Amino acid sequence: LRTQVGIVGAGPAGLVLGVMLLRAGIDVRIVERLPREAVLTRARAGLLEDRVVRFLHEHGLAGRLAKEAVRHGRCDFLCLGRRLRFDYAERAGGAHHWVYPQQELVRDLVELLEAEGRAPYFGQPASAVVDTTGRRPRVECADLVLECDVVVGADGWHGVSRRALPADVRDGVWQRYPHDWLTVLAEVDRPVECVLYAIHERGFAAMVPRTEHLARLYLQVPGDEDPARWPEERIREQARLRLAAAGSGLPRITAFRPADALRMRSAVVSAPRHGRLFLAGDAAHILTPCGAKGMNLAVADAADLADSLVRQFLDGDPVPLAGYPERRLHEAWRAQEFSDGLLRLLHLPHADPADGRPAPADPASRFEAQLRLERIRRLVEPGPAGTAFAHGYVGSPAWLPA
Ligand code: RFL
Repeated sequence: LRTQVGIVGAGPAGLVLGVMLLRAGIDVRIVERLPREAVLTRARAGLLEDRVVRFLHEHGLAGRLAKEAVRHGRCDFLCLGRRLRFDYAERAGGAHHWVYPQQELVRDLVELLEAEGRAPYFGQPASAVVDTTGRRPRVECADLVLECDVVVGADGWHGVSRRALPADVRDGVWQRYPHDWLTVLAEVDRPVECVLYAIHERGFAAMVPRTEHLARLYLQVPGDEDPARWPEERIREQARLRLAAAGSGLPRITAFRPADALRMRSAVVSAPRHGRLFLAGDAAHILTPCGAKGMNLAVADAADLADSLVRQFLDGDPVPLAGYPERRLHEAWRAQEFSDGLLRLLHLPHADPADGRPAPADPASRFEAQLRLERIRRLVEPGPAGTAFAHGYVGSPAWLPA
């Protein structure tokens, strides 16, 4: 099949890019490894930054989102038995987060593509991206081959596109944190009023709003932990213990969906371009979920790439596309820096998730917790620390690279 832009992967990055290009009159084909239903029901992220929502609105991609997404602008920190309220939207000049599950955004975008007569080819894993430095790079799948002017790899960190980069570029720079997060969707009797972050000697915990009756729960666990070691009772007990300072603000958990362990690692490729292959979203960088940056960065990559490709194809202007790698690396590193800083604030170095035992009376550990409490106080009190954090958290224009 001959097309102008071949896209590997129907996640937020590939789909936003696909819709934007099609609307500009550029021919696009998307191949996706999974069946349609699996793509439309995969629950992952949920916090959209203000600028991403504004972008989706401006391009007519936010029809259902405008009606259903819930605005959030506050997170509370729990530390040493205290609850500190942080109204970050107020501190970031009114920029908010919007809670809208990733799978709903994906559904909206898939339906838009279907309406344009360009449904992704579902259940069609690409096995390789070849000839990326030639005139006609190709995406090879079991039942079809896309012959393209440009290929965009939007197939996540474990996809095939990154493998088409030179060896010294594709692994980029990465780090593995010493602990992981257990993540589980919890059914709740009422919505979580805001994001709750707990710093605790038994380990970090968070509760994040998703829908009226669903919340995502995160618990710090040892690195490479097997989620099977976390039956429902253990999750319930640790959540209760670590989030205790939320008091009556915590909804009652009525049921759990299956738990998963998230390997906490971050990485950025050295360059998200090789010849006529461009990478966008998780294919170019992965972040831990701390700070909720991944999906936002994926959409921002797609928006930038769409604009650059339109200028190249329609105006013959190669300059924006040439600057794509540098712009995206800058923004990816800015997000990594924020996410890493928050992660370090929220984790105590010697946290011990042992069940049943009282919290350790270790003075060094208490000292660390006391330092965190002071850092959080500095964030929530008026002043530049909290303002800078608020802009970074919500991804306001003031925080983005120039
Ligand atoms: P995706 O969404 O992973 O989509 C890639 C698509 O490519 C397909 N694919 C292939 N298709 C064809 N051929 C192949 N060989 C292929 N290999 C793979 C895959 O099936 C898939 O459909 O990448 P994209 O578009 O870059 O989007 C990135 C986001 O999905 C990701 O960054 C976020 O989900 C991260 N994340 C969060 N981000 C936020 O901004 N806010 C959050 O609150 C947030 N919470 C989260 C998260 C990620 C999580 N998990 C499970 C990793 C919470 C969790 C639990």
